[in-house]
Amino acid sequence: MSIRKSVIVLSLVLPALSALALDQGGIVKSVPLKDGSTVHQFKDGKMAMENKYGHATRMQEGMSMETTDGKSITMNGDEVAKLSSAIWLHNRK
Ligand SMILES: [Cu+2]
Repeated sequence: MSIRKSVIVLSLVLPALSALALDQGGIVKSVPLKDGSTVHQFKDGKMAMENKYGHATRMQEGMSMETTDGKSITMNGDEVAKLSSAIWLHNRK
C-alpha cells in the first residue's frame, strides 16, 4: 500500500486528526477554520493549509481565512510541501 493511500485511509477513519497539533515538522500553531480546514503555522511564521480530509492543499498568499471562533487570519506563505511532510510524519506513528 502506498504512503498516499494509507494517509487517505487514516483520514477517513480519523476525521478529527487535524485537530491534533502536528508537532512534528516545525508547526507551532494550528487553527481550525470555519470551512472545516485547518491552517498551520511554522516557526518562521509561514503558513500551510490542511483541508478537512487531512491533506495539505494550496492557498493563495494574502487571502483571508475565517476561524471557527469568527476571527480573520491572512494567509502568509503557502508551505504545501512542508505540511505534507509534517502530516506524513504525524500519520506514520
Ligand atoms: Cu490559508
